[in-house]
Amino acid sequence: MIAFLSLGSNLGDREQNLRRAISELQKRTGTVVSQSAFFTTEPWGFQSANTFVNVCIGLHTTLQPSDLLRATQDIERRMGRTQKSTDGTYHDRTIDIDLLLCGNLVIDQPTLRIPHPLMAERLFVLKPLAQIAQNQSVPGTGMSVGEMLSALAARS
Ligand code: PH2
Ligand code: MG
Ligand code: MG
Repeated sequence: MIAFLSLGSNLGDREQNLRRAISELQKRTGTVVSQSAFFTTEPWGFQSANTFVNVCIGLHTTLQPSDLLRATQDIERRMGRTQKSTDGTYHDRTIDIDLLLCGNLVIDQPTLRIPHPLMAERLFVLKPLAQIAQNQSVPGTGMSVGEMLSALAARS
């Protein structure tokens, strides 16, 4: 299965944090088969003086999505991520790793929703993702990543 992930950092050496997280993913979860450019982005959904760097990757993995989620959360913890947004309030972070797509799967569990429920609203996700997966369909939406980006860009 090819999974697409979004990574973001707005604390410390942001690009170094992203590179380290990508290398941990490569070691522990599969093969990184594509990577977007690094994008500098303004904080979305909360106020902070610390701008983000965001990137998306494509990952070939044989892990089940729940095991992939566990691995990403473990990498976040090891890299010093302290606060998680459980109540919809976002915090500055050294690293955030979000699962966007897992092949053509649709998953709706309390701890894991795929496709990522907010990806259609987030330019910091769709711009990098469209660089590496423009024609990838977003299951359940009838749209490709590129179409989703165009739709969001048209209303923002
Ligand atoms: N992640 C969030 C909330 N806001 N803004 C930007 N620019 N980049 C992010 O990665 C980001 C965000 C929740 O995880
Ligand atoms: Mg996130
Ligand atoms: Mg997250």
